[in-house]
Amino acid sequence: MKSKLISALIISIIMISFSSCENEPATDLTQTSFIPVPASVTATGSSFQIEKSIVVYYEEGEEGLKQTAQFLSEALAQITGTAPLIEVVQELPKEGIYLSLTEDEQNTGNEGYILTIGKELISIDATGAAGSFYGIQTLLQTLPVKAEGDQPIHIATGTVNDFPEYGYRGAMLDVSRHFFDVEDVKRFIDFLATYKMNALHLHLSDDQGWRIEIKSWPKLTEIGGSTEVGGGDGGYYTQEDYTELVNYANERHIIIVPEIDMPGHTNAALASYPELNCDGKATELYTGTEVGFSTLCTRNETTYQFVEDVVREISALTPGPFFHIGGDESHVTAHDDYVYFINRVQKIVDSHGKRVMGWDEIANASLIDNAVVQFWADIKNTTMGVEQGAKVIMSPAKKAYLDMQYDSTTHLGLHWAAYIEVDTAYDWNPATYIEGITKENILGIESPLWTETITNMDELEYMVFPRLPGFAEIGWSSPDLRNWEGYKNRLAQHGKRFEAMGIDYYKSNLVPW
Ligand code: NGO
Repeated sequence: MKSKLISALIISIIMISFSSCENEPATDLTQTSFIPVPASVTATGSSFQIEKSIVVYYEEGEEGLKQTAQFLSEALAQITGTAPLIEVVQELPKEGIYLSLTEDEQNTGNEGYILTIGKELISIDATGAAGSFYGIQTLLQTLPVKAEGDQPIHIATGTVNDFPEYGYRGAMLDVSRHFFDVEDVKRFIDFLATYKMNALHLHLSDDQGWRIEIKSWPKLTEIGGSTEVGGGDGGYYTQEDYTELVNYANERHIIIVPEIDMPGHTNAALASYPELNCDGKATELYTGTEVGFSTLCTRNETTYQFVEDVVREISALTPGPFFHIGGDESHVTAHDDYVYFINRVQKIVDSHGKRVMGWDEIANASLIDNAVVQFWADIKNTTMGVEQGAKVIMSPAKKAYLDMQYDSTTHLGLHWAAYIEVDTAYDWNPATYIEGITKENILGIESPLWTETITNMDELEYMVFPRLPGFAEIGWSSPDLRNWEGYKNRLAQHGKRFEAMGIDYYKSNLVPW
């Protein structure tokens, strides 16, 4: 008798939990696993049902929101199978999804937004089109990745009031050591967009490959683009390809930061044009992975004509404010020559209307106003930069390098800086990482993916996921709201999102997937 009772009890518990999974609409918005964690989330205890007939409205006169509305409609179509209609309205509609712009009353910059989910109406009120786009990313995280048949989709009601901690939230892709084509880079851009990142730094040249067409120096790609690490075919972006990437990124509120690494890391250019070498002889193409052996001839005027042409052509194609000049590991450039070179090249960048950015070594030069130093290894250099008034992008190799192995058993990646498990990657604060360098000095964070060992998208995804969402959260969310224990549970919920995106990710056993 007793055992019958117990089994009846067990069966009813199982039935209750089944029914609550399948039919009970979600009502507590604070339970959603948002990444990055928003500034504030409040729940109002009911739910919104997404109908196939739902309409996306945007405020009349705010044409910048049209693209955002289209993006949302396409994203919803992926989930429900039906693309919502898009309509312009003068007044707040009674139901559906409504995108509008508002004054920046809370002083949160043009990336802030308020997402309000009511029982009939979802509204995203943002301080700029970028904020509206981020509101949409948040909304999408309240939805399943795919509707289950005809099951209605319910979203818990409430409000998300959100804005970023840092204005620069980037990732870098090294397309020089191994080339990644336009479609690959677009997919990488999609990853950034999903997590509210706004800068893609493309490492476009190095010893092993020159990857962007320069019309006035065509051999750079003809010769310098013809191979890669390991001796494969390499490749390069035509100027049209590059523009396609710029536009694709721009539609997702992401800027491209182009990098031409100099005066070191230049073998591909030195192999293409003999006149860039001090001895007037072209070098051999290089397909190994050593660093620090090449240099432009810094006391030769041809070099500055070359830099001028390259910076001019790329700047003209780049709407974003930055131009990255590399400057790292110029081990065979004499110190004085290095300083002389960086001093001149900064001015060339400035004359083309771009803000100069470089790896932390550039702080050895006399930095011009507005220069940005990207910290990767040397605290002394970075501090010198800050003392000269430069702003900092934080990319500590020990924390933020996406090419570092997760642990000693990971088959891809390097470990010269560290093994970086998912918790190590997440658990640090840019504003306290270097003594004396605080939030006011920092524009934001960037996680670089160097590709000496990364040859294709599967390998790329394995290194990038699941660390990238953590870097995105460091850039977006206040340190007061971040902690590993909470984060790892939210991250676990994103596993099925990665799977739905076809992402081949590293299933760290630190995360309860
Ligand atoms: C260093 C080096 C790169 C390597 C990378 C590998 C910087 C700024 N320069 O980082 O050339 O590819 O390490 O982790």
